[in-house]
Amino acid sequence: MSEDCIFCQIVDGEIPGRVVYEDDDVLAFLDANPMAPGHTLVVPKAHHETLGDLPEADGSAVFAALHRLAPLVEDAVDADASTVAFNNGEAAGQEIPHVHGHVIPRFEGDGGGP
Ligand code: DGP
Repeated sequence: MSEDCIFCQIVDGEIPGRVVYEDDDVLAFLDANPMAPGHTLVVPKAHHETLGDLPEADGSAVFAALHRLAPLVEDAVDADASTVAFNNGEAAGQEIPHVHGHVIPRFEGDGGGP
Protein backbone atom coordinates (compact mmCIF):
# COMPACT_ATOMS: atom_id res chain seq x y z
CA MET A 1 0.00 0.00 0.00
CA SER A 2 1.22 3.45 -0.91
CA GLU A 3 -0.64 5.98 1.24
CA ASP A 4 -1.03 8.68 -1.40
CA CYS A 5 -1.95 6.26 -4.22
CA ILE A 6 -5.57 6.59 -5.29
CA PHE A 7 -5.73 3.02 -6.63
CA CYS A 8 -4.33 1.65 -3.34
CA GLN A 9 -7.07 3.60 -1.58
CA ILE A 10 -9.69 1.96 -3.82
CA VAL A 11 -8.13 -1.48 -3.16
CA ASP A 12 -8.32 -0.80 0.59
CA GLY A 13 -11.89 0.52 0.40
CA GLU A 14 -10.85 3.95 1.70
CA ILE A 15 -12.42 5.61 -1.32
CA PRO A 16 -15.28 4.13 -3.33
CA GLY A 17 -14.77 2.23 -6.54
CA ARG A 18 -17.35 0.55 -8.74
CA VAL A 19 -15.79 -2.89 -8.36
CA VAL A 20 -16.62 -5.47 -11.03
CA TYR A 21 -14.15 -8.22 -10.07
CA GLU A 22 -11.91 -9.18 -7.16
CA ASP A 23 -9.61 -12.04 -6.27
CA ASP A 24 -6.70 -12.41 -3.84
CA ASP A 25 -4.27 -10.45 -6.02
CA VAL A 26 -6.34 -8.28 -8.35
CA LEU A 27 -9.14 -5.73 -8.27
CA ALA A 28 -11.11 -4.49 -11.29
CA PHE A 29 -13.32 -1.42 -11.21
CA LEU A 30 -14.96 0.99 -13.62
CA ASP A 31 -12.86 3.89 -14.88
CA ALA A 32 -14.03 7.25 -13.49
CA ASN A 33 -13.32 8.92 -16.84
CA PRO A 34 -14.41 6.24 -19.31
CA MET A 35 -13.45 6.23 -22.99
CA ALA A 36 -16.53 4.06 -23.59
CA PRO A 37 -19.33 2.62 -21.46
CA GLY A 38 -17.95 -0.26 -19.38
CA HIS A 39 -14.32 0.98 -19.50
CA THR A 40 -12.71 -1.11 -16.76
CA LEU A 41 -9.37 -0.89 -14.97
CA VAL A 42 -7.59 -4.02 -13.72
CA VAL A 43 -4.98 -3.46 -11.01
CA PRO A 44 -2.73 -5.63 -8.87
CA LYS A 45 -3.65 -5.14 -5.22
CA ALA A 46 0.02 -4.66 -4.37
CA HIS A 47 1.43 -1.25 -5.20
CA HIS A 48 3.90 -1.28 -8.10
CA GLU A 49 4.34 1.70 -10.36
CA THR A 50 5.12 0.14 -13.74
CA LEU A 51 5.10 -3.25 -15.42
CA GLY A 52 8.86 -3.40 -14.99
CA ASP A 53 8.42 -3.14 -11.21
CA LEU A 54 5.75 -5.84 -11.09
CA PRO A 55 6.73 -9.30 -9.79
CA GLU A 56 5.98 -11.99 -12.36
CA ALA A 57 3.31 -13.61 -10.18
CA ASP A 58 1.36 -10.34 -9.97
CA GLY A 59 1.74 -9.88 -13.73
CA SER A 60 0.33 -13.36 -14.29
CA ALA A 61 -2.60 -12.62 -11.97
CA VAL A 62 -3.36 -9.36 -13.78
CA PHE A 63 -3.19 -11.06 -17.18
CA ALA A 64 -5.42 -13.92 -16.00
CA ALA A 65 -7.99 -11.37 -14.80
CA LEU A 66 -7.80 -9.46 -18.11
CA HIS A 67 -8.24 -12.73 -19.99
CA ARG A 68 -11.34 -13.53 -17.96
CA LEU A 69 -12.80 -10.03 -17.89
CA ALA A 70 -12.37 -8.72 -21.43
CA PRO A 71 -15.11 -10.95 -22.92
CA LEU A 72 -17.38 -10.31 -19.94
CA VAL A 73 -16.98 -6.53 -20.25
CA GLU A 74 -17.70 -6.77 -23.99
CA ASP A 75 -20.84 -8.80 -23.32
CA ALA A 76 -22.00 -6.44 -20.56
CA VAL A 77 -22.16 -3.46 -22.92
CA ASP A 78 -22.82 -5.39 -26.14
CA ALA A 79 -19.49 -4.31 -27.63
CA ASP A 80 -17.97 -5.79 -30.78
CA ALA A 81 -14.44 -6.00 -29.38
CA SER A 82 -12.19 -4.42 -26.79
CA THR A 83 -8.88 -2.62 -26.59
CA VAL A 84 -6.74 -3.96 -23.73
CA ALA A 85 -3.85 -1.63 -22.99
CA PHE A 86 -1.34 -0.40 -20.44
CA ASN A 87 0.12 3.08 -20.36
CA ASN A 88 3.47 2.08 -18.92
CA GLY A 89 5.29 5.11 -17.49
CA GLU A 90 4.59 8.83 -17.37
CA ALA A 91 5.91 9.60 -20.85
CA ALA A 92 3.48 6.98 -22.21
CA GLY A 93 0.54 8.77 -20.60
CA GLN A 94 0.36 6.86 -17.31
CA GLU A 95 -1.33 9.31 -14.94
CA ILE A 96 -1.74 7.01 -11.95
CA PRO A 97 1.55 5.43 -10.88
CA HIS A 98 0.03 2.08 -9.91
CA VAL A 99 0.07 -0.56 -12.67
CA HIS A 100 -3.32 -0.84 -14.36
CA GLY A 101 -4.67 -2.45 -17.49
CA HIS A 102 -7.50 -0.79 -19.39
CA VAL A 103 -10.32 -2.83 -20.92
CA ILE A 104 -12.02 -0.42 -23.30
CA PRO A 105 -15.12 -1.72 -25.09
CA ARG A 106 -15.01 -1.07 -28.82
CA PHE A 107 -17.84 -0.77 -31.31
CA GLU A 108 -17.75 -1.28 -35.05
CA GLY A 109 -16.83 2.05 -36.66
CA ASP A 110 -16.21 3.88 -33.38
CA GLY A 111 -12.96 5.30 -34.75
CA GLY A 112 -11.49 5.42 -31.23
CA GLY A 113 -8.66 3.62 -29.57
CA PRO A 114 -5.41 4.59 -27.92
P1 DGP B 1 -3.70 6.17 -17.20
O1 DGP B 1 -3.69 7.41 -18.03
O2 DGP B 1 -3.35 4.95 -18.01
O3 DGP B 1 -2.88 6.30 -15.95
O4 DGP B 1 -5.20 5.94 -16.76
C1 DGP B 1 -5.69 6.36 -15.53
C2 DGP B 1 -7.17 6.15 -15.57
O5 DGP B 1 -7.63 6.18 -14.24
C3 DGP B 1 -7.95 7.23 -16.33
O6 DGP B 1 -8.63 6.61 -17.41
C4 DGP B 1 -8.92 7.79 -15.31
C5 DGP B 1 -8.89 6.79 -14.19
N1 DGP B 1 -9.02 7.35 -12.86
C6 DGP B 1 -8.32 8.37 -12.32
N2 DGP B 1 -8.68 8.58 -11.04
C7 DGP B 1 -9.62 7.65 -10.77
C8 DGP B 1 -10.40 7.36 -9.61
O7 DGP B 1 -10.28 7.97 -8.55
N3 DGP B 1 -11.29 6.34 -9.71
C9 DGP B 1 -11.44 5.61 -10.86
N4 DGP B 1 -12.35 4.64 -10.84
N5 DGP B 1 -10.73 5.86 -11.96
C10 DGP B 1 -9.83 6.87 -11.92
